[in-house]
Amino acid sequence: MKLKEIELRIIHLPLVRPFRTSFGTQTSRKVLMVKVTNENGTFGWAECVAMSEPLYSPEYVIGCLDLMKRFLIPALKSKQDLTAENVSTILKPFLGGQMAKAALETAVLDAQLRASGTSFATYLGATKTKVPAGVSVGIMDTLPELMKTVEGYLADGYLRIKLKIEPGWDYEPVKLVRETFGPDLLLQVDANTAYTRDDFDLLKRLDEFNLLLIEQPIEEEDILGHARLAEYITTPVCLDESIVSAGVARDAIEIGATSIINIKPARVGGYIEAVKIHNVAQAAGIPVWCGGLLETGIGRAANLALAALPNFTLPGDTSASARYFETDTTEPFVLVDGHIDVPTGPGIGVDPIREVVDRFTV
Ligand code: SMG
Ligand code: MG
Repeated sequence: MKLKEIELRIIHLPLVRPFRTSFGTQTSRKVLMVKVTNENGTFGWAECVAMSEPLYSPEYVIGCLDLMKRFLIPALKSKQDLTAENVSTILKPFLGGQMAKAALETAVLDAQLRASGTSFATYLGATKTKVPAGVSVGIMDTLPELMKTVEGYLADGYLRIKLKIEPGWDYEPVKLVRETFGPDLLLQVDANTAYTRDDFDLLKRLDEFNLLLIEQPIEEEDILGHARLAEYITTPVCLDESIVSAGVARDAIEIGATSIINIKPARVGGYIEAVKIHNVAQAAGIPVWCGGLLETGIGRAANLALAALPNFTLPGDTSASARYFETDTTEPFVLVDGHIDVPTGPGIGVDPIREVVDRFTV
């Protein structure tokens, strides 16, 4: 294909409640949306999941917008024979920018698949028609507030609870949730790099709660540190921020730093790389699950397709739209018996609601 036009817009959606992690509190979501249109008139949509500030990753909304406008889009627009499969090669000379690159590749892939009448699920190799949903629970001011929140999500039907932790909000909240909701609750924790190699004894105390996994306890560059921790504790270590490519995933698995992987397509440059990580992990007997970055329906739709691949054997952070948004950019994704249906239509299988997108555009 040859790109004719690219529309970039930032929308600003309020969150239904603040979401606090070890690196900050979010009360709203600014999303950079991308629409590509080809010379033959077919179009594709994607959202760039970078946050407003570079706190989860070095990327941030305005930075991505600049990177796209200044470098990435001109490179793609100069090609006559653009395909989703060659986007990453074309953009490779520009270092970093995985989230910006992922958004562009995804929009091109959406256009390509809409044109051929193929769904993301089919293209990526999905084997399921619905996927089990977990939910990520932020850090709260008080334990009663946490109990009430977890209880609400379980009543909604979520099949797995992930608690955000940080020093000072770890042992006690995890103990209380485990004791209150019982040994059968699928429970895991996510530190977003809040600990150091000096905290291994503290993290070992969590072993008694039979957690599914502990996600990214220490800093992302310290893959060897995660391997040491994995030897020291019985809770399985799961890398998130550290896994930036299939190559890093292969190495992290080989040195024993990760026995489960959180795959976020945007963190690794797109869905094509995400499938490679899925395959590397599968070959090594390492299960994976699909992470989330507070996607609106446009991004959520594609994540659900990915989460339907065979080695995604744990519930993901693929929650319903209502977890974050009162009004979503698409028809809302809903929970049915703790599962969400994988879209089946061409491309990502959903369309943005123009009126909503326009209303929230800033
Ligand atoms: O989309 O439900 C979601 C977010 C899940 O906790 C979540 N994501 O490290 O896994 C993670 C975090 C990153 C974003 S926190 C603002
Ligand atoms: Mg995480």
